[in-house]
Amino acid sequence: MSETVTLPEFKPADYKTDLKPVWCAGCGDFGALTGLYRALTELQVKPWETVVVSGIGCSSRLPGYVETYGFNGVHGRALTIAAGVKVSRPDLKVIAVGGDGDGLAIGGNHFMHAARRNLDIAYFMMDNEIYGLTKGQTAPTTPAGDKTKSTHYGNPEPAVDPCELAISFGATWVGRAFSGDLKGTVELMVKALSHRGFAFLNVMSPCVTWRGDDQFKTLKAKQRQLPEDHDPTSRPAALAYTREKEFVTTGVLYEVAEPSFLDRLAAVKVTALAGKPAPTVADVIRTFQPSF
Ligand SMILES: Cc1ncc(C[n+]2csc(CCOP(=O)(O)OP(=O)(O)O)c2C)c(N)n1
Ligand code: SF4
Ligand SMILES: [Mg+2]
Repeated sequence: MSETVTLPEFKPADYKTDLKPVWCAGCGDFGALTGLYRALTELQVKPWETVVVSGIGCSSRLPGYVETYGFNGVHGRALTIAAGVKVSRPDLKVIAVGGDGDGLAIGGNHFMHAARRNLDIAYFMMDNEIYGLTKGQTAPTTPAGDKTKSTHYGNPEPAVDPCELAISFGATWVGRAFSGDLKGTVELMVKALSHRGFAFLNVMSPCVTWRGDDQFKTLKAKQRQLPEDHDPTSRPAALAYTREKEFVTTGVLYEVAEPSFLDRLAAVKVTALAGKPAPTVADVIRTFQPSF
């Protein structure tokens, strides 16, 4: 006779590891991490069914602080590793995390392909508009004109908007959060984690060390919620909240239901095998080597 085991309810502390975050006091990534603990709690996510994957950067240290499976990979490759994990273990919940440099500079190419494939991954980008770990160089999201450690006379390059890119690349869920707004961050993480397909959350997350206290104050002053009548299924309506100068609009900018990568893959498998017996290893080898 089988026995039903009732799991105890997970609390935010259950998702904490013994590692103490080494982020600078006041770093916005603390808000993102706390948001993730609470979102996992709200969804009662099972740690043993979850993998948090990152690249390299201050923000990419996050998997070490979450009591799930984790992978702190190489710079810019969070999404490639996350994709491999998801395709080989579709039963696992896969969360990719990292910085704006990791995801938009060296990893920009992977961002495009993960989004267009609609891979079943939630991707949380902690965007401080700077390379924090390597001591304050400009990133693709650093506003034009800003003085940084690598642009003493002002950044000569225009910045990109990660949400605009995600929508254009084909992501089916795109949101923006501010890590200083914990309640809003939790709500958006819960929604992103519940989406089937590629969910991208741009978490504005200040770097007190290389962007100063002003970054937090500016983000807080500029933050506003999406209006209630916003239509998240409309691409033009969503794009209207990207490249904003006066505001940082938070909420679900874009959300559509499309078959995910795994749905499409399952459909291909059914078509390929329809009416035929499953191929043997010899059959597969003969496809490439007819004389076998
Ligand atoms: C292949 C490679 N190139 C460059 C680096 C150096 N590097 C490490 S982290 C980083 C940028 C980090 O910025 P971001 O991803 O925004 O993370 P943050 O530290 O701001 O959270 C760079 C350039 C590296 N580790 N590996
Ligand atoms: S350098 Fe910036 S991003 Fe890195 S831990 Fe310190 S405040 Fe956070
Ligand atoms: Mg950064």
